[in-house]
Amino acid sequence: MSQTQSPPTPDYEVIVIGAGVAGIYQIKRLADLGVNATVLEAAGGLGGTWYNNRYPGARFDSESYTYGYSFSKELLEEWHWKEAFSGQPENLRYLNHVGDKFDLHKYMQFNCRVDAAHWDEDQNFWRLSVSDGRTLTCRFVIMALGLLSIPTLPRLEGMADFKGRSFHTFDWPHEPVDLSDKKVAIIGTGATAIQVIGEIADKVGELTVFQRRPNWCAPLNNYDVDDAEMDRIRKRYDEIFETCLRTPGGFEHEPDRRGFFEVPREERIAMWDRLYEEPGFGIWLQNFREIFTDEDANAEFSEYIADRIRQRVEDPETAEKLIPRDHGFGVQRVPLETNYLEAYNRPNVHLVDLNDGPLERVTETGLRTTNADYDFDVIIYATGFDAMTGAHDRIDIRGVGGERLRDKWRERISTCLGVFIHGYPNLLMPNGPQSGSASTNYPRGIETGVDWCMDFLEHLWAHGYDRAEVTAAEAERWTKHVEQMYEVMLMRKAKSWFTGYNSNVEGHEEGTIRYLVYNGGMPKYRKALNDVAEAGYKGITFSNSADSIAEKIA
Ligand code: NA7
Repeated sequence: MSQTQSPPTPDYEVIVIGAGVAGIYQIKRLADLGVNATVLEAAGGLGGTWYNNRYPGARFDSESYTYGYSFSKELLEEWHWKEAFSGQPENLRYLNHVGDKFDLHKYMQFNCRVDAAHWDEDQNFWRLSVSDGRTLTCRFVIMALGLLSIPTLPRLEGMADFKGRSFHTFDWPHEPVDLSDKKVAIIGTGATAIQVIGEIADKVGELTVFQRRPNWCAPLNNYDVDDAEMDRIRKRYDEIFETCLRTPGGFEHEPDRRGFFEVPREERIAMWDRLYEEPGFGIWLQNFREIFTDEDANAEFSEYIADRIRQRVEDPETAEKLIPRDHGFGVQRVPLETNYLEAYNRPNVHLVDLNDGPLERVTETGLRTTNADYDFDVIIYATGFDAMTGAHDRIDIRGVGGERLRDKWRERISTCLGVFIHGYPNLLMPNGPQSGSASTNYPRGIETGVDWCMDFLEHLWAHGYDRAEVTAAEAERWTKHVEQMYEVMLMRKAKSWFTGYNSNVEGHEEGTIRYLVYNGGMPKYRKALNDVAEAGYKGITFSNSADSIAEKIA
């Protein structure tokens, strides 16, 4: 007969990596249960996206009242959103308010970048190396790393030689940047650049936009939320969140379920005229579903938006340059804009089409294309992110047998529900690649993911398990499903972060689709989560290290 040896206790039961919207709610739920948990955050404060992106014009594209957390009635009652689509400073204030209200800061450690996370098969826990030199151990690691948290810069020569100021929009300085009377360049015309350009066009000396591919965009139609409007919103909160759970995108916008070609053209146009004037993503998500799947329907609607561009941009040549030709409306993430197109009507705003001559290098005084040299005081890189897997790749994550996640995902991104990875026990992602969060109203997906992970952990703790891992078969089932979803979507043909494209990251250039997002919409994603839970966490193997140690020495 042998005695059971107690396994060593890790420093924490749970370590959450990232103090953004997901990490904040995740630690709230863990703290409520009294779990020994902490959050490690690389930045100097909480907020994630809203801590970092301080560029002018940074704001929600989701209605503020559908973006905020839904978990606390008291919070919903007391918070007054000042704008329908709230700006970064207010968003960060909100998240700090949540942190203060629920006393969460005490669980968070800032300026702590996690460099490595290694699974220790003998001890049955994770060992994390932190940038401050510490090694911390935990039974479970929860990745709340954010979708777009690794900014990427062009691979251009001479970037360090530039004598003026330059920064990626993600790293916009925390102190105010005076752009008045300055000659400013902005590279990129994605959702970020479109917000920046609309905001700064009338505040800078000269603004030159370097555009490689134009992006379809639509008006944000933002408005102030006064006391009366906020009262109306508060009364509707239950209904708002119920609707968000029901709609594919997790918004109040419900797709028009009539067949595109069954509705007479005049009626289609009348509907688009109305949606174009309405706030938010309605023009994208309240539209006919064929916009996403049918070439002809998409082409007709894209032509409608092209005409809107021609109406709003005075110079016909500039207008044509702003109309995308290589993809249709809505197959990439649609940027919402305020005064973006009108910016090009200003004499101090210039558009350089990089199709006429690509960027060659950065010089000491500005930018050189194959056609010309341009002098600038400031260069703004609005050049996007190593989306979704980028933040995982930056951590040396090693699972069973020392396998590196970076290597595994280089071959093929594979998860189960976007929550589990085969070969990486006790690692959870409430909003990971291939989860429902990425393609939907993010915080709605986050609350779903965090709640599900908490149920999962409680199940595990209640049964005395301390090791859980998804089977290869279950991960394959989900990954195949995610891949198949792309087949019906026009988005599979677009060069955007939805398909894992990024010209600035080796291996992510044009050519292969990287299956990053689950495209089935929120209700189907929630059903998939519930089905797995209701089947007793089918496809997850559970064990207890004390038992296995007893077995080993029996
Ligand atoms: P995006 O949408 O990835 O846009 C990046 C933009 O930068 C896009 O216009 C790119 O052109 C351009 N880009 C990137 N690299 C280069 C180089 N090397 N030369 C010229 N132009 C370049 O990122 P955003 O930050 O705007 O938006 C990200 C998300 O934030 C958005 O989807 C929302 O969810 C919020 P390209 O199209 O690749 O030709």
